[in-house]
Amino acid sequence: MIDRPSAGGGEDVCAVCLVVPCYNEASRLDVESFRTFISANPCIRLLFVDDGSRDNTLQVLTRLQTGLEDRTFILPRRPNRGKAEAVRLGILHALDHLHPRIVGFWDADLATPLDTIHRFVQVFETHAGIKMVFGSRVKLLGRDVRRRALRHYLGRIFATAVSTMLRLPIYDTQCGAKLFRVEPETRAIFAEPFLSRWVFDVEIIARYLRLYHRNTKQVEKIIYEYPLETWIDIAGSKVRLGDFLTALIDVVRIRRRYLS
Ligand SMILES: Nc1nc2c(ncn2[C@@H]2O[C@H](COP(=O)(O)OP(=O)(O)O)[C@@H](O)[C@H]2O)c(=O)[nH]1
Ligand SMILES: [Mg+2]
Repeated sequence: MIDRPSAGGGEDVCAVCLVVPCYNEASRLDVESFRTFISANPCIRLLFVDDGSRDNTLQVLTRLQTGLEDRTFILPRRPNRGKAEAVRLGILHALDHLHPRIVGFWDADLATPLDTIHRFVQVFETHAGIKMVFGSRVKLLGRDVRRRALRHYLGRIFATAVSTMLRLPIYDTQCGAKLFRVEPETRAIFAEPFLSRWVFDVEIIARYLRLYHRNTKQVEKIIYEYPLETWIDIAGSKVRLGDFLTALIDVVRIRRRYLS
C-alpha cells in the first residue's frame, strides 16, 4: 500500500504522480475508471497533459477533475508537440510542483490498468537500487496480454533491434506505463527535449546509459522490466504503420547521439 509521507514545513508531498499524455482522447477516455482509481488512492496524483487536442478532450478532463481538484491536475499546452514532449513537460511540472517520491507516465487508453501501479511501487519498495520500472507485454500462460498480431510482430522486430543496439536484455521498450524513483538524476533524464517523437522510451534508457558512462552492467541493475498481468490493446491508436520505419531510423539517431 502506498503511504503518505509528510514533508518538512507542512508542505504536501504526494507518493506517486502519474503524467497522462492526452491528444484527441475525448471519445476514448474512461472517465469513471480514472475517478474510481483516484478516489480510492488518495496519495496518487494524476497530471493530464493536453497539447492542443482538436476535439473536446479538455472539457472531458475538466469533468474528470470535478470534485478531485486536489488530486488531479490539467496542463493545457499549445501547439501540439507530440507525446514525448507532453510527457517531458508533465514530468518536469510534477517534479517542480507536486514533489512526488515516484513519478511516471501512463497512456490515457488504460491498456495497462491503473491498478498495476501498486505492483510497480512494490518493486521500488522491495528493490532499493531500482530507479525505473516499466511494463512489458509478454504473452505468458495465466496472463491476459492482448495485442494485435501485426503490432506484436513489428514490435518484436523493433524490440530485438533496440535490445541489440543498447546491449541490454530488454523485451519491450514501448509499453506506455513507466515509473521512476525521484532522485536528483531524474530531472537530468527529462531535462532536454527528446529527439524522437515516438521512441523517446528508448531515448530515456539511452540517457541512463550515458549517465552511467555506458556501463550496461550497472544500468541492468537500476531498471526493472515488469511482465504485466494484463495489457489489452485499445482501438484508436495514433501510431501508423509508417511510424514503424521512423521508429527504426530514430533508434539509429539515438545510438549516434548517446552511444557513439
Ligand atoms: N499530449 C499528447 N499526447 C499524445 C500525443 N500523441 C499521443 N499521445 C498520447 O500518448 C498515449 C499513447 O497513444 P496511443 O495512440 O494509444 O499509442 P499506442 O498505444 O502506442 O498505440 C495516449 O495517451 C495518447 O493520448 C500528442 O501529440 N500529445
Ligand atoms: Mg494505446
